[in-house]
Amino acid sequence: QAGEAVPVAQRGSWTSFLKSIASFSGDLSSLTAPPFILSPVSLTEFPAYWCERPELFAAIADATTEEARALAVLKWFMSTLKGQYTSRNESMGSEKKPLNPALGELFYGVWPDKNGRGQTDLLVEQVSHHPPITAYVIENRSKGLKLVGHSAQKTSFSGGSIIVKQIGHAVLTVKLPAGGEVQYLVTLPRLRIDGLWYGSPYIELSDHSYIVGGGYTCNIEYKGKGYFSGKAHTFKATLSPIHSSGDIVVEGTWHQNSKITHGGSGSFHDVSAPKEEVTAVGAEAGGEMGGMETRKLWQFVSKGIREGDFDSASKEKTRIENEMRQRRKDEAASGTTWPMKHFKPLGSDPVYEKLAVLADITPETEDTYVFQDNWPATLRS
Ligand code: HCR
Repeated sequence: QAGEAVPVAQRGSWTSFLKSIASFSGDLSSLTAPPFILSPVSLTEFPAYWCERPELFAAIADATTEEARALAVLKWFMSTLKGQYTSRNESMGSEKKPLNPALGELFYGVWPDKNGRGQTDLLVEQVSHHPPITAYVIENRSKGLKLVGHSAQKTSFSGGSIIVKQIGHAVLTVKLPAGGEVQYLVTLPRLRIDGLWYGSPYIELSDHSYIVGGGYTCNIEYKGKGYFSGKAHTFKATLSPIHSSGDIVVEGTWHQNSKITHGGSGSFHDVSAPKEEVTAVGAEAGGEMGGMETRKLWQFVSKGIREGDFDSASKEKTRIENEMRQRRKDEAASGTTWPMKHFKPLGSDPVYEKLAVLADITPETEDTYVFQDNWPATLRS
């Protein structure tokens, strides 16, 4: 039955929301949705999903051969997908609509050192509001690992589902113990948001994503129910050496586990153990959060949503949005633009161009946001 999970009083507005997305293509984040589907978390917190198993990220640095390193990168990547795409269903009952970040919104966090894995730092900046683009860096300095990326989405509606094409990519740089470094290009899968009619959206991944670099290409194919295994959240990753033969194939479900089915044997990834959430860190003196830091900026909106006080959440959200609108008007009047704090935009990415060609990835180039290496002192003391 339509709207089963939708509170009775919100069924009308849910139907209108679905109608508006059915005839809409572009920036979904700007559409007003009914309260039951609102998440109290801003999209600037999402890059933390890349490192909620910090020991797997750190383990990339311990690999001593190209093959072992490519497998470690794949294992870390596969282990992030459960958090990236199913964690809201677990914590909030369904996929929800995240808070649409303000231009210049910031999020800083840390996973502390444990068992010699080293400290991992996270820095996120909203580098565009229309369209929303989030840039991020995750670095484990002691292990010589750095992931820099940006994320944007293009949405459309098809067959009752929202289709999300992810725009953007990440580059992982690994410092080698013998000197020098190796880089991996990480591209992102396509999303289908199903279950809308029932008011309980969930994500399925489709198409392909790639990891390319360090002498290997890896083509990861995603399927849902009714494809090669008939199971939800299925994937098949084919890891191929660039200069020789001998593929390694890994198959399984990205939200559970997988095994090596060709070119080796044994279990590969397993995400049944609990993940480790990032600790948010304020960038101001004494670890305080500044006004543009996510959890401070949205604190009363988030509180309202969490406590079911949607009136105050909506008033506070309108106040923030009006303040941002005024800021943009003032900038236009004075001929200035909001300066990025941590990144510099670049219209093409030479690392992407060099690596994408090895796996025939299109487009041939993408924008990038170059990190200015200016970590706040609170993360670097
Ligand atoms: C599509 C989405 C915003 C973008 C979110 C992204 C793609 C962001 C980058 C992360 O690495 C992974 C990620 C996971 C989220 O699942 C995805 C969001 C799901 C819904 C949201 C839409 C803008 C809101 C749609 C509204 C629905 C739920 C009614």
